[in-house]
Amino acid sequence: MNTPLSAQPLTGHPQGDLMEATRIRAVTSWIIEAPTRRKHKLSNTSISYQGYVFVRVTLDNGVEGFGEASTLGGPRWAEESVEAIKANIDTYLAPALIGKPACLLEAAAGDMAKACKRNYAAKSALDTALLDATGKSLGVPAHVLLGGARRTSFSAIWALASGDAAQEVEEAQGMIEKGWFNRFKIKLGFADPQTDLDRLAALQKALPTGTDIIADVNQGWSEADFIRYLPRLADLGVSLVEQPLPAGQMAAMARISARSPIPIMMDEGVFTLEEALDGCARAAGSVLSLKLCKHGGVHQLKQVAGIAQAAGVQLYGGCLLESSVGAAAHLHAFATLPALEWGTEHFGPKILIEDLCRNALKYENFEVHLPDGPGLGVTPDLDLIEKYARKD
Ligand code: MUC
Ligand code: MG
Repeated sequence: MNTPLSAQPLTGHPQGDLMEATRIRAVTSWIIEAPTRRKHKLSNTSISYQGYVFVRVTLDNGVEGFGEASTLGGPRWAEESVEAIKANIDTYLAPALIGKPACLLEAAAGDMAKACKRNYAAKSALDTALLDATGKSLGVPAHVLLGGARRTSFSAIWALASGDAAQEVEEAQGMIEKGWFNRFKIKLGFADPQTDLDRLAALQKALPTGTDIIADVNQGWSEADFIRYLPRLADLGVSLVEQPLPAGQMAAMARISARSPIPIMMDEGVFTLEEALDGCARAAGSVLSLKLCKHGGVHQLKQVAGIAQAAGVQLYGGCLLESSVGAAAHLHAFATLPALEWGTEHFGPKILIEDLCRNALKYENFEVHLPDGPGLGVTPDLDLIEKYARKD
């Protein structure tokens, strides 16, 4: 029988020293409430601050690694709230990792899976912190531990979600002027479809011809709504429609995908590998949005990407408004994929009034850039973490 590596230090083997050096000594977690520049509205929630759980792992060699679990408006976008994430990290996940080598990322993922069902955002925060700490211990960027980057910058998408058409037009124009974003995702599903589509029409009219506009309905429509409003979405030149139907309605998603001239993207419907296989096999969409908070860690994200690629489903770099810490973790994983056809929407650092890192991600020429340096390549600002940490 195979012996699990985490149970057996390789004394005398070069990896043995790394395993000793990277033993996890402590895990610290904070609930962060970071204000956003404006209200961000979705079909099922509206936020004016972003809720994260930040984690820091401290290794025996003194290295610290950081990770972040992102939520959206409490347990509304997904089932995890910041309170639940922190409780499950402190009570179940951290104890399953303490004393084990951080460098054994796959073994750590296995230990977390045994300690706790689902809770993917919580697991991804710790997974990212271990990746950061291991990269820093070895002096290599995180992407090297995932197979190495195949790209170092990504076409970037900004989300418009105030619900106020004039404000959204002005915001989009400002992003183009700054050279940060020239592709946009508009949130639908919180007003009636007709009102939503009027907002979309105002945007389409005001932006340069050919501007890429994606519509995210966040599960807000029924199949009948979609059939009814599809011709208008097509007339408005929308390039992609994201999760129009409730997450569990795979069969209905497959039916609308088959009739839609606009590609459909699976988001909230695909968290696990099994859901990825089901959604891709049933053609519930022709594009899939990848997010650490859904898949539970960088390796699982890459496995979901593999399932999609095998099915001919294109990939989109999703986000949940992460700060530069969570966004950097995604970029390291995205950088290693054979293809990321739709680029990424990691705009979180720019929607926060204060990003939580000293060396925030760089946005230039409508691209977001993979950070350089050991680990995630970003340095959380502990003063800002203290400033925005919830005080109980
Ligand atoms: C989602 O459903 O995609 C990501 C960007 C945004 O505006 O909302 C999130 C969640
Ligand atoms: Mg979405």
